[in-house]
Amino acid sequence: AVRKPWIGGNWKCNGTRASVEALITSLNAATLPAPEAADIVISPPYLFLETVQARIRPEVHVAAQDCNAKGMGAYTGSISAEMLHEFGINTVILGHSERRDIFHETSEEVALKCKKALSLGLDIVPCIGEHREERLSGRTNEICFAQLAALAAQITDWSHVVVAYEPVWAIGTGLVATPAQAQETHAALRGWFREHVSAEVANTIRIVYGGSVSGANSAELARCPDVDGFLVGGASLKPEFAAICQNMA
Ligand code: G2H
Repeated sequence: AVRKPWIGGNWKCNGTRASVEALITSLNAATLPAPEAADIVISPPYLFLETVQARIRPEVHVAAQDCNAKGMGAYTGSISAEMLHEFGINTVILGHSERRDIFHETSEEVALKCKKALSLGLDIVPCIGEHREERLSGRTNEICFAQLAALAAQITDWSHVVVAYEPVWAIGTGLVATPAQAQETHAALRGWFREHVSAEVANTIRIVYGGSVSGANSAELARCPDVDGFLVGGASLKPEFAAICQNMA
């Protein structure tokens, strides 16, 4: 691969003490790509971050699923990037479509969260993607480019950014994008970076695919030249996650 593969497991709001324990045990025993061959990151809910960080094999990184744009203060219910930093959580997923759609986060708010997390030295994984009607009406690029432009208004250094392209119609639905659809959009996103940021960033930034990635479909998706990895949801809660990592590396 031109760029180092990146595979993330987004556990979303799932986990009991027992299931997290079982998942850690299974991942620690699994065959995974060597750390030189791929970056592997798992993202449990906040309450489990410290346990997972302490118990997971050291080559697997741990990410949070969100943080606020504000910092410490009177923000009931939220977690700051400063807290993640203090706990040694060096990566954060931001603007997942579930945050945008269910919790009404705008592209501008997501971009401010990205800026804040980057200012603390965190790596960020901003998520973008179109809804089903937008794809059907031929607006996929327009929607994704607008989401990237909102990010670019706040981000100048892209070296700590992995972009997750997650078509909303493919999330948790079993309706995975075909390799051709994924490749076409990933290439368009890279083209946007070439035009609006720089050739250097376009060539080096990792753009990963998310949306019903499985052990079965990951090998074919991994062969797309502009797909640099995956953000895996449902399948990251199963032993299958190790196979997905192997297919990508
Ligand atoms: C997309 C993805 C992980 P799933 O949300 O971010 O979830 O693989 O379950 O579609």
